[in-house]
Amino acid sequence: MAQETENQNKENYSASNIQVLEGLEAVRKRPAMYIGDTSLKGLHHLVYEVVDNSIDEALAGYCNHIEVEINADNSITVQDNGRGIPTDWHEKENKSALEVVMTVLHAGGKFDKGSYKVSGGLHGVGVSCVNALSTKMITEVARDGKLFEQEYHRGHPVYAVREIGSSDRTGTKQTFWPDDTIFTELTYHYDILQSRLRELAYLNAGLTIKLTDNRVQNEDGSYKTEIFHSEEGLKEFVQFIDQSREELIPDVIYINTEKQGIPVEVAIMYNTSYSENLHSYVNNINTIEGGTHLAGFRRALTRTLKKYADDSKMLDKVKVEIAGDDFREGLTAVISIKVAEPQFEGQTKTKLGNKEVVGAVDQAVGEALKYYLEEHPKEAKMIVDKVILAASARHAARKAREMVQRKSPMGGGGLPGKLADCSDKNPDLCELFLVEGDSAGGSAKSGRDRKFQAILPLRGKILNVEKAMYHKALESEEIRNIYTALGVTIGTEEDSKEANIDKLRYKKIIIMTDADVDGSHIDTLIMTFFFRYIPQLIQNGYLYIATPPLYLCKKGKASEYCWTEDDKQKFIEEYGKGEESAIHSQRYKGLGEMNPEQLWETTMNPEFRMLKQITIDNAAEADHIFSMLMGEDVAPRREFIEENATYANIDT
Ligand code: 0RA
Repeated sequence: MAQETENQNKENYSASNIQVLEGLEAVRKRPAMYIGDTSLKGLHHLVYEVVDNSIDEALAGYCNHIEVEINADNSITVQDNGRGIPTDWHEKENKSALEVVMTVLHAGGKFDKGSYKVSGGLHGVGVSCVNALSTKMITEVARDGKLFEQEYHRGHPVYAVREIGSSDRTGTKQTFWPDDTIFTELTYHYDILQSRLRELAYLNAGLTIKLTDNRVQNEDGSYKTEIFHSEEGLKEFVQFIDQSREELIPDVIYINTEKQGIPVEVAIMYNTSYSENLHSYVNNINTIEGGTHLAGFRRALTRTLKKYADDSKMLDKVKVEIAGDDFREGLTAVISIKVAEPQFEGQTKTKLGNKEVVGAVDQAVGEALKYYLEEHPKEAKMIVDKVILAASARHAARKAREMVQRKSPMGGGGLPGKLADCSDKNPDLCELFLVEGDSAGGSAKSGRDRKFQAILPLRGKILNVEKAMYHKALESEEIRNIYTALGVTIGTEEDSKEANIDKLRYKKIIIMTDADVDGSHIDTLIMTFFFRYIPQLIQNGYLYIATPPLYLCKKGKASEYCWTEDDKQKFIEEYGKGEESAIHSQRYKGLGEMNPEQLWETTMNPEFRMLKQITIDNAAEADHIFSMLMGEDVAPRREFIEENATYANIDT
């Protein structure tokens, strides 16, 4: 009998091992399928994948503390005070449960019957993927009074789970070294992890997350560290996002409830701005494409406010029709729900499809908002007044647009006169350069490849849309030139401000400004416009910033463009040997200082140029930063610029 069991075990063992090897091989062969990509994003995704396991443990009610460390060698340690991954023998797989979790694809939550897994990175692939994509990983588990350990190389266990000591606590500690043969980037960015961990702390009230950077030492010898913790969850999150905006009413309308078995948490603030800022999450994942939870929220907001305004007769004297968008001008809200089996749809798989969610969110928000309005008549009036103002402004804007269109024989569809268009008409191949100033615009027009590169010169600083009313922004000449050149329409649908990019004429939009502080400011103004009015273009990866060189260094026959101070220093070291006299270098402060050929070869020629693609890693954080950079408060802006400045040290 004993013999038989052992044989059986042996068979099972080899069978399950083959499975494991195939699983790990699949991940290593097509890493992008599992973690999105193998550059910076994928590298950081590894951390989220590991942290998500600890968050699950927190959601199950067994963990309230998570520590993330970026180590000096760019490995990562994630530690929690949960129950610890089980280490007992897994009969079916014939190995320790810990080894199963660490080496079998999608094995993560299998033992945890009863509680459902709600968190999970966008890809939700489990910790075994991280293991497969790490040259080395070490897991330590404290449970049952003991300390266990196992080490893996590229996902393969180096030894069986072993007991290495005793412990009076419980928890899991994971350290991994991302594989340099898989990832094209290996350096962790503190601020990327910081914004996601901060977000997670707001989304999971009561949880403490500590981030430490062991690469950066303070004066007293300690390491750079930050603690994220929120007692009031979304209530504090929405205040954080709106920090730089002027509030319309000081209250946060806060809802934390459960409807039809779906936990719903919502926080709403009204500010005096004209933009709508909705941030929605499902199982801690930012659903940037929205979905059924957002539909439920909008429906409840419109219905409840409209009914309140009707009942209180505030709309009696209002002549204009009120549309859905009018209820959301100056609104900032965060919606976070938990769904057991989420269906994610859409281009980036961040649109919730579950139909049952509409009613749950609608009911939760409707009830709470109705109650708030009844209890706060003064605030309710301020909100409704703002809605009426928004409707009137929208109405005025439409009239103005109709006037313009009637005047123009082309039906308003013509291209801006300043645009130097390209000859090709295929948007996939075409590029539009938004260029600072007419003189640089002239150089760009002469230097470009006119087959696929179009130039639109912009007059210095465009309007700050963060401070402008919606229709004012769309009427500003420079901004109108941008969206008409692109072939994008904004807000022409009766009930919506959404942009339509179906007729987009260029799939690369390149902001090209001077390499100085003013140029950066213009970059920010243009990015703000895109972020607020046509975010789809950023989400689709169409928006870029050109990087003109800072210097042209010359010595004898040698000449080299330099993009950084380091490059310039290197040139000086290489060509300046043994010379006392200064070596010639020209600081390019403006694009206009380069002739067309120079501009082409350094900044516009696809073979040699370097473009920075604009992405939104974290929409709530981007919202917070844009409103801070473009808002009224000077102090936080100065602080941010001092911390992130590129040109400050060169030009002052
Ligand atoms: C499965 C079952 C149990 C805990 C965990 C997984 C668990 C996994 C991770 C990953 C990181 N931290 C974690 N903490 C716990 C529950 C086992 C039990 O009943 O004690």
